[in-house]
Amino acid sequence: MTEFDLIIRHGTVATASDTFRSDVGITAGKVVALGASLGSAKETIDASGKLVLPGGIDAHCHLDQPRAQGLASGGAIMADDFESGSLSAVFGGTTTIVPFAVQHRGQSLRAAVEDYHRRAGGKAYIDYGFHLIVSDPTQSVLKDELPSLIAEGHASVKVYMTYEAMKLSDRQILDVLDVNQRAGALTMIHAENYECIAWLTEKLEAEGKTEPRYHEDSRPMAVEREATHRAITLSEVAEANLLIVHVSGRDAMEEIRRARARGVKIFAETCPQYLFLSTRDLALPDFLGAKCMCSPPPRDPANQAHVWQGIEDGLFDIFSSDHAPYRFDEGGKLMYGPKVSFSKVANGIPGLETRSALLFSEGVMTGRLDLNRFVALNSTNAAKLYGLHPQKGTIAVGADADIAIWDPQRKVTISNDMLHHNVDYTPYEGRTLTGWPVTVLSRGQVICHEGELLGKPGQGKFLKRFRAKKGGTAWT
Ligand code: DUC
Ligand code: ZN
Ligand code: ZN
Repeated sequence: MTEFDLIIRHGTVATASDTFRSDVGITAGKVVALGASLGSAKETIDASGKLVLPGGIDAHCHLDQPRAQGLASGGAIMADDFESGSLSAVFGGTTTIVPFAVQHRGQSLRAAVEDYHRRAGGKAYIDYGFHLIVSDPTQSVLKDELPSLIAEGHASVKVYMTYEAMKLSDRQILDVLDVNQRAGALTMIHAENYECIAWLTEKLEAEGKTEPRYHEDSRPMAVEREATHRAITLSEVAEANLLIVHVSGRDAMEEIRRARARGVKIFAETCPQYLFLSTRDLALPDFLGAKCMCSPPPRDPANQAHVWQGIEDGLFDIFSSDHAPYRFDEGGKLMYGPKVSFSKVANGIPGLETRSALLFSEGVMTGRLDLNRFVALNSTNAAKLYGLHPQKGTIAVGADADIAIWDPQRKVTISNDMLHHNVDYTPYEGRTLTGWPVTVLSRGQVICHEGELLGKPGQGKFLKRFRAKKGGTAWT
């Protein structure tokens, strides 16, 4: 009888479609057998009473992006690189990350990707890919660099409708959508109306309304609704698939529902901050609201309830952290001092390590979500959308053995001390969750177990990603 490298025994396995009692046999980093009483192995993990789930895929996180003005960061330093970011991810049950290789204006896209490989190389504990960000779609980017980089395994490209140094015009977005669609990449879009934000910011500042809570007033739901509608329209005109990232509330969700009702295949992402944070957090005294500033901003409790509804009813395809690691110090959020206008504070909050457990505790353990929908949101759908499935995102024979073993009853009170990122706070401090990943494997290697680190930086490999050409979409 075959001897496996490792067998995970007696656990309950869940994928995006099924839940079943099974051992998992692993050899050479792959799942090679599923079944009862699999035989012998060099090593065994007893998963009695535990859930054996595909490792999480965090397909929206920012790590070690170069500093620049006119971006979400406002020039602040990112506290996490590929080492600390991937370490934090893995302790939260995530086994694949997809951060962003950002093209700055005037820079070649290929040079940005090469620089990002240098930043990532030899550091990650888990596998990673790169989304591309196009901020300067010159003829050489559109005709040469973008198609060739997509062909080399970068199956997704983000564009922005806001931020001075990132925003593209509608015409430029059409160009990028068109190239992406033809070359086989999914376009992701940050949908907020730049001119409205700039106008509102100026007005609020002139009125002396500069505290962090005015961040939400400067980019209200209408600003996101308009941009979401326009982004969808552009995707229809270009006949190209589109994913709206970090959807924060009802109005943008309604645009997505309306588009889908007329047959447009729009994909949608939301993030923990739109379920767990609100305008109340932005209004915390003593500038503490800045810790919860991200864009789009957390909305009011009524919008939070709508986002939960979209998590439950299938509006959202993926659930990502949008981890943007700025410390609450002079290198990060307080770069321009503790009393400056909201418009000078870096946008972004940490969340790589807490993403999955927040959704598990408040989604699965409260009965809002079944386990299979959790797996889909946490892992499988991202793998499918971004060209990683079935290597990643499921537990099946032939898949990489990227597995998170969860104790569904474990009570964990989040404190920043227990997290592994380099950020000096978490917006979820003091929140008690039920359910936590206790053992995490990447390609069959145990990277962490019961809080102990067993992996090494540099074990993670770069993933070339290619999207399947078919999939029942309106345009493919
Ligand atoms: N908003 C962004 O646009 N990017 C990073 C984080 C954030 O809050
Ligand atoms: Zn964004
Ligand atoms: Zn982001």
